Amino acid sequence: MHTTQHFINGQFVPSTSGKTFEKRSPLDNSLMGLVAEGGQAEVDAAVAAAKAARHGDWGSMPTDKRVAMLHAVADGITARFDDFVAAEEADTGQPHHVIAHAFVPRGAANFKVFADIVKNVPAESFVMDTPDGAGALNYAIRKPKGVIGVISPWNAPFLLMTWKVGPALACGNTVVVKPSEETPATATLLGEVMNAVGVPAGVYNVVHGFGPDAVGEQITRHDDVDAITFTGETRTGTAIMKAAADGIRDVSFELGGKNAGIVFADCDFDAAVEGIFRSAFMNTGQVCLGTERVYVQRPIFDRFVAALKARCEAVKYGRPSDAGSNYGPLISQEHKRKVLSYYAKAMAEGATLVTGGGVPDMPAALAQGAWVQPTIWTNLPETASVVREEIFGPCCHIRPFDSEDEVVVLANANRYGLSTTIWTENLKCAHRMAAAVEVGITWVNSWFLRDLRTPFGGSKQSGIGREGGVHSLEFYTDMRNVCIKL
Ligand code: NAD
Ligand code: 6OD
Repeated sequence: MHTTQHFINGQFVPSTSGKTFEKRSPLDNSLMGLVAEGGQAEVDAAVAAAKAARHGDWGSMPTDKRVAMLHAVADGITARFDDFVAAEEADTGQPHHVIAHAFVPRGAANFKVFADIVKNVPAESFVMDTPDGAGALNYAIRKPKGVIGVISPWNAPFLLMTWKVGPALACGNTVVVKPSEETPATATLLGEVMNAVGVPAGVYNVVHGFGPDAVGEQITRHDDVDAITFTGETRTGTAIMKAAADGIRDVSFELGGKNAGIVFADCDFDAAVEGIFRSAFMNTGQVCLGTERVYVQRPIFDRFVAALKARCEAVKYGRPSDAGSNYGPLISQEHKRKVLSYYAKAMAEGATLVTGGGVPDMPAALAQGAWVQPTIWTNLPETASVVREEIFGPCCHIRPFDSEDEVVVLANANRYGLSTTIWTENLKCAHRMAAAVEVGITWVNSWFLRDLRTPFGGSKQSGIGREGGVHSLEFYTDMRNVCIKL
């Protein structure tokens, strides 16, 4: 049986303890293979390798050469595109078009874009007056922060991991990555690309294992990890922030969301139905930016609910390789139990079930997989748990609204503030809404359209800091000022 190994100091290695854990397929719960389960020994070895590389070949490499090497990494990913797609499909069970068009190409882009930004970013400078009239020149220089701990989730594993590793390496740091225990494959495969293009040993390290009281926490507590970038649940962010406080390490957090989709009566109706459908159900609803609360203006409410119901009932369940399949399973049995518990809670709280609400009838070969139906509810109060809490599944509650002021209050009445998608043909209304909704990212007549130069992150309990474009440099570099008396 295949065992996925750690990637430490340029080598694929097992755990010194010999421990492994099982990776099961979300499609049918079959055993896909084993994964090396790291511990303190692997974290220490990976951090030591990253620290040595930071002060060695990688640290002394001229920017031009580093930039060229990261372009080569991007090209290496593209050259092995089918391998990355196959690995991600096997780990997540998601449809081929989602992985091949939305997720894996971003892996290559995450290296290219940040290499180019680092090469082209200007430095800040100020000339100041001095009493002798000669003045002084201030200029800022950016230095890598050091060893960055990258802790990533399972929902878009390759996109989300490289979204951190790309800018971290472009800025001259080295990394120790802890991918989710559910999705170890693509982070490991990237080690092969790093070696193939000649990235020095120790620059990119991967340690597999679990989070609390395990390698995740050990990375966040390690004295030689200089900063931590994390994507995942808000309550995990709280634990990591506490760990980072010992040692005053910087954190960048992309956390949970309970995002509102807002549909005005003047919208392009078909585009809005398709946009809200994608935002609520793509990747089986496992997208932090996804919509779990939909507010639709009253004149089109009934028609909209009926159209979204029809769209949900037309999904084609299946393996990524099945022709025509466009809807996959949840990531795991554990996540299926969580999502189904919310499906039960919605009914207990008095929801009207529009569609779904359970487990689909699957052919025998897939019956043990983590399948759940796309689900829509109406008629719940805003206090209901499925309207307040992040479920991270293929489901949404739809509520009618009358006025712009009313829907702003509804959208903002939540502890999260990650994103919103607004559908209207009225540009003035779109601008007013974008200013009023308390989120890091607003999409108008679109969703998940990503320009990597823009600031990305969450407001309120959806995150700390912004990454993307030059904003990534704020986190991945230490900016220093030099003052020269003229
Ligand atoms: P999670 O928080 O359970 O796990 C994320 C990672 O953290 C995993 O690698 C896990 O092993 C590790 N981890 C868990 N506890 C830890 C600890 N105490 N110390 C160190 N590491 C620890 O999240 P998940 O279930 O993998 O992902 C789903 C969540 O991620 C959802 O809440 C979703 O909204 C969020 N998410 C947010 C964004 C964003 O951009 N804001 C993007 C994707 C996912
Ligand atoms: O597009 C990105 O950069 C990003 N971080 C997407 C997050 C998706 C969440 O599931």
